[in-house]
Amino acid sequence: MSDLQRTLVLVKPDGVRRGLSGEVLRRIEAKGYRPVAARLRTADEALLAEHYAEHAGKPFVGPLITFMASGPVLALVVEGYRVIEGVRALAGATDPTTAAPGSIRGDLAADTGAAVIENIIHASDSPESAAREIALWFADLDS
Ligand code: IDP
Ligand code: MG
Repeated sequence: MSDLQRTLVLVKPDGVRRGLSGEVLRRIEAKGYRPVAARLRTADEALLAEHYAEHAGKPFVGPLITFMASGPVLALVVEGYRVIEGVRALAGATDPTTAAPGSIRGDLAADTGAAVIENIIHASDSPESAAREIALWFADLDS
């Protein structure tokens, strides 16, 4: 038996700018997962530094934070059985050039030549990350 889980999804600024928020949400809902919270906001750099703490010190973290603060993101908490693994599969590999066709990144994103990979979606990668990230983006959410 698997447990009911929650995961944090962000439609990144490239996705919101390109009008793909609805398409990302459509795919998540069509798969059978349920959004339980949603918020459109432009994140500040302090929040993003915490969100991406695991990448601190890597060469792309500066451009990543600048990109993520460049416009609104659609933050979602999504619920379902094995949803953490499931949304990662829907998202596809980090690099949109090689992400599998059929995945969000494989279908909707391409290399832009920028210093940071712009790939439409963030999704938590483990139960520990999901709990940490949901607390960060939805501090006021009832559990
Ligand atoms: P993930 O989003 O697939 O979990 P991570 O390795 O956690 O990938 O990286 C977080 C984000 O940082 C990626 O989604 C992408 O936007 C960016 N990124 C990751 N690796 C690189 C890189 O080597 N160069 C530029 N940007 C990167
Ligand atoms: Mg990651």
